[in-house]
Amino acid sequence: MEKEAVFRFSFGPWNIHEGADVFGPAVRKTIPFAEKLKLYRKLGFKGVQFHDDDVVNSVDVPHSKMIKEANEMKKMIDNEGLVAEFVAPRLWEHPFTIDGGYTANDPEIRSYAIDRSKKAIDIANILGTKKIVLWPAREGVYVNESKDHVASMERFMEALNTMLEYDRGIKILGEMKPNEPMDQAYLPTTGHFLALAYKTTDPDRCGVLIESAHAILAGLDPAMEMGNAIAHNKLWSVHLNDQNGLKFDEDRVFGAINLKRAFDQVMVLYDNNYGANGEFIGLDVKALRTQKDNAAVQHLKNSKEIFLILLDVVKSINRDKIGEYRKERNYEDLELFIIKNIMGKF
Ligand code: XLS
Ligand code: MG
Repeated sequence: MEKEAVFRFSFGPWNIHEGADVFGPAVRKTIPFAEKLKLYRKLGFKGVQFHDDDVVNSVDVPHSKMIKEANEMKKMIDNEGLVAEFVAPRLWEHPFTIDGGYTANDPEIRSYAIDRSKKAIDIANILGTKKIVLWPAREGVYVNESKDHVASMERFMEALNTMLEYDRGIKILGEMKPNEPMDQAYLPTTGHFLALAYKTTDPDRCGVLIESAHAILAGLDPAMEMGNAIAHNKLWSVHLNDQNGLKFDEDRVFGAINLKRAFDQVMVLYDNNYGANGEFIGLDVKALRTQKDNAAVQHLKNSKEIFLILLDVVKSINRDKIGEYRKERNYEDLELFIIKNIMGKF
């Protein structure tokens, strides 16, 4: 009997945006949050990914106010029939975290970062998710000598341990990226994060979210990175997208740049029954700045469509044939076979 993977899709409210970039202002109208929420179901998405301050206006307010707002958000997503996939502390925008949070040189900043992470955990509990995503955007350096690298690793681990201890039900998912906004990031890849995770007080509750573009920026193959995490039972979310070479994080439509690389990701996910424990197919894609108001969500729709078309190819491709090519060590023809299948010419 054919193995059936049931894929559920998710994205974050930041994936529908106004098109501002570092060289120019917004070019599209703001879609109010409540309207964004309505688009989820319409586009066939079930999961909402949140930053702490996507859920509440600010986390720097009295705790009771924050909790009240989080409860209101929970009602809003319930009303739309949606679920929260994860909550991530947005530690890279606050004036305190200009030089990072967990690895900042200033101990007061480090405790702000840890307190804020605890608040993200409180919010996650209200939204009904156990998953805390950490994209440590500013944990790193512009100038190598600006931080003590060994101390930074210890501080990072201390932050993880504090969160794990604060709530014994949560799971931490590291979303690693090698650079941008920092010149050099601490823990630039999944492997780096996992090595640190195994040294925490509860490695079983540490895993990863792998973003295709982040792996590519590190010169790595996203499907192989996913395979590595799956082998450790630690692939708990993905941010599928695409990336055209080594430049800024482009968050392009999944498969738009390299279809074979996208196929390989779908194959490793499907073949290993990703999703069986409720993991989502997250799409971290950004609309091109050229898109007009009425076409501001095509990138999400199109990424999902490409994923599903590739899934059909993955399901129907002749596995015996792949086995034969492997046995014969005829990898040139294996490659042609895969490409022809993707092109529908077999
Ligand atoms: C960066 C991410 C980031 C996380 C959550 O690539 O999309 O926003 O997913 O903090
Ligand atoms: Mg991402």
